[in-house]
Amino acid sequence: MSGAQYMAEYDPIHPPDAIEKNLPADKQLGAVDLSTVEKIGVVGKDEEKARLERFSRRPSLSEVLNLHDFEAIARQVMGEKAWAYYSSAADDEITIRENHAAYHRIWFRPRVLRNVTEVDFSTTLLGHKSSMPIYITATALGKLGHPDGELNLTRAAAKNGVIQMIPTLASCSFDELVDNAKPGQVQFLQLYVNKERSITEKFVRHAEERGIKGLFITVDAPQLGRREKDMRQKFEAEEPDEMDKNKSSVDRTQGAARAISSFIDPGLCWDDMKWFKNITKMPLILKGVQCWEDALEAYDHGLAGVVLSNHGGRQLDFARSGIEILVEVVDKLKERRGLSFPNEKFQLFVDGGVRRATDVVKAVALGATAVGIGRPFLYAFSAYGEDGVNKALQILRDEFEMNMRLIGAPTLKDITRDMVDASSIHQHIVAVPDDRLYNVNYEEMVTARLREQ
Ligand code: 173
Repeated sequence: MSGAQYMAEYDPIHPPDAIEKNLPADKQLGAVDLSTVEKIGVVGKDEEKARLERFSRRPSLSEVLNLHDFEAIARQVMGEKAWAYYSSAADDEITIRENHAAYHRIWFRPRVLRNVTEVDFSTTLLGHKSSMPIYITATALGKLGHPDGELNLTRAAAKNGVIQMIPTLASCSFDELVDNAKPGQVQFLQLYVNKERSITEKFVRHAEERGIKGLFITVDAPQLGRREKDMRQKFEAEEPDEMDKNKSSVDRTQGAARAISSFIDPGLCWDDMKWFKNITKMPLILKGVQCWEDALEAYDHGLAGVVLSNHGGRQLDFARSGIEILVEVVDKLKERRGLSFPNEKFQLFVDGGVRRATDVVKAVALGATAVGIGRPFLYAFSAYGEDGVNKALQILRDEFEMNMRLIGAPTLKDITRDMVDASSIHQHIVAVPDDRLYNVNYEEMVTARLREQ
């Protein structure tokens, strides 16, 4: 297969080294002569034409004012499957909406008459410099949105001095993403633990050798959640199964993400942390902790931190938002272990629902070291490639600069707990003004439809 050729169905799911790595040498039969392959019609040729026409009408980047804009544009110009996969979330999608809404329950108590001529919002994550208290979090299947996939993020991260967390299930190969980093560019790795531990061990050792600076072990996905927007998309245009329901029901009803996630070990548990410490010196962080008890356990196991996260609302619906969990974790770890945050030795990260620098400022005030942002960058590169990600980061930078001045904080250390009122954070029903931009973008779920005649 020619390297330059982009295979829309194959490439997002299979990194370029998938065949050499996973297929025994004697089964690798060489390149396919594409002229011998029977062409099958691209699904919905007219639809694709219409999409490309919409794509050609994207607004210029100078017209994009905020991260919501990227989502609005991506929704109109992305392929339907890619949009459904990126935007979908678990069950009734209550948690994905709560992730953003939770930030509306936190209000500022700004200080005035502080010299904010110069503001500096640079920081360190696990001891590594970042121009802002954010990082590009791991999201799978980047090539669904753009042929360069996660490379868009690697390049933009370097240009903007932020850290990229490489996903286990990237469309680009792990080595490609590391090879394309600039000298000295820091990258973290998100890890799904394989039932076959020797595979994970090899991957982790390799990652450390390649200079990865932090291992974020995903702990909120022993099984993948139901993302019905994604699943329904795949069903459309297919005949219902009258024949062998048992045989076909497994794959069809689970969707592609579940099919490629069957390697994830649901048996992963606290005892495995010893094993991880034996195989790597990288700092270990649990990604997907959802209550103070587990954060405390992680601390007691000597881990380097936790990401308070519900996997972008894609796992357990009605899981609480990371920002809400942060409040209880900070309180309880202070009470039980005398810790104060932000803390160099045990760092708290949060992800989910972040669209504005004000969201990040709130998390920092409440004790987070940094905040992970995922979907907005996917939408940015789906619509504009690397330029989109650069623009998204620039927008965040501009928002930061302004908000630091308006809250009265020349540096991140000056953003203190008393600058926010989070007293309503645990109240799940409070009347706050709607975020109209967010709601315009939020695509309503649909119920089952009759098939076309
Ligand atoms: O959230 C996801 O979609 C995800 O993490 C995943 C897991 C397995 C396969 C593909 C994506």
